[in-house]
Amino acid sequence: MGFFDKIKQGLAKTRAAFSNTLEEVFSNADAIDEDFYEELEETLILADLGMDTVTKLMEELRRRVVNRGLTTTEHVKFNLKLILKDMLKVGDPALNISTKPSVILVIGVNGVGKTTTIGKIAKQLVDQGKSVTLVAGDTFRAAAADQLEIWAERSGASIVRQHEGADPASVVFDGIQSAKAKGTDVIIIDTAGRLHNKTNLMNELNKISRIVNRELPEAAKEVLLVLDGTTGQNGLIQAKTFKEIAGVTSVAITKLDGTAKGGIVIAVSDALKVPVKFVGVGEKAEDLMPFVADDFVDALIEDKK
Ligand SMILES: Nc1nc2c(ncn2[C@@H]2O[C@H](COP(=O)(O)OP(=O)(O)OP(=O)(O)O)[C@@H](O)[C@H]2O)c(=O)[nH]1
Ligand SMILES: [Mg+2]
Repeated sequence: MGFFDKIKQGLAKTRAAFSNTLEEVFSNADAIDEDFYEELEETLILADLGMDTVTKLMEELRRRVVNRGLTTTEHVKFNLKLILKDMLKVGDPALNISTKPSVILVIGVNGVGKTTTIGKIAKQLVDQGKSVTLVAGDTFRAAAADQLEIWAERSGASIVRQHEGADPASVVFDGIQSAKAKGTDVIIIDTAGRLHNKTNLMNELNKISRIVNRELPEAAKEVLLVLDGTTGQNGLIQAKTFKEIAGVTSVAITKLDGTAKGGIVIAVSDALKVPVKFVGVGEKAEDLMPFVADDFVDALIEDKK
C-alpha cells in the first residue's frame, strides 16, 4: 500500500471529523462571503491547525480569491489545498543520512513514541540494506534499554547500552566507537524525555551533541523531534520549546491513527519551519511512513469524484 492509501486509513478519525465538516462548508456555501469564511476558519481550528497557521492561511486564501477572481467553492477548495501543500514544504523531506556513519539523535517528551519510532526507522533502514547501531541514551530506567534491545533484535540492528543510571553522553561515546569499529551506516540515539526541567534537558542534550560533534565532526546529523499527534496544541508548544533548546532538524508525528486532530501536522510544519519526515499511524514497523506532503493534503481533503 502506498503512502496515499495508508495515510487515508491512518487519518480515518481526522477525516471523519474534519473532512466531512469541511465538505459541508464547501457544498452549503451559496457564495464566497463572510459566512463562508467564518465557517471555514472554525472548521480548520477544530482540526487543530492552530490559530496562527489558520490566520495566515485565511489571509492568503482571501488574497487569492480577490486577486484571481475566484467565484466557485471548487476553485477556493483547490487553492486552499495548494496553500496547505506549500505550508508543508519547508525543507527536504528525506532523512539526511548522506555520510557513513550518519547520526540521528531522537528527542521528545516521555511516551510520545521515541523508542518505537527508532525501532521502526531501524527496521526500514536495515531492510534497505543499511547497517544500523542503536544507542540506548535513555538510561533513566533499565526497561528503556530493554525495549530498544527488542527493536534491535526485531530489526537486525546492533545495540550499545550500559547500566541503568549511566551517563547518557558516555553511552553515546561508546556507541560511536562501536559504530566506527564496525563501519555502521547509521547511528540512532534514543534519549530520555523525563528530565525534570528545561535546563536539565538542555544540558543533557547539549552534552550528547558535543560528543557527537567532537567524535564525528563531518557526519550528517539529524535531530529528530518526536511528537504525539494526539496531544494537539500541547504538542505544538513542546515543538517550539525543543526547537529553541535542541536545534531540531526534522519531526516525526506519531499516533495519528488515534486522533481526530491530524491538522497538527500542518500546524507544526508551519510554526517550526522544519520538515515533518515521518508520520506514525500504528504500532507495527510499517506503520511509520516517510512523509509525502501532497498526498497528505489530498488524503485529508479529497477532491469530488
Ligand atoms: N497507535 C499508535 N501507537 C503508537 C505509535 N507510535 C508509538 N505508539 C505507542 O506509544 C507508546 C509509547 O511509545 P514509546 O516508543 O515507548 O515512547 P517513548 O517516547 O520512547 O517513551 P519514554 O521512553 O517513556 O519516554 C507505545 O505503546 C507505542 O506502541 C503510533 O503511530 N500509533
Ligand atoms: Mg523510550
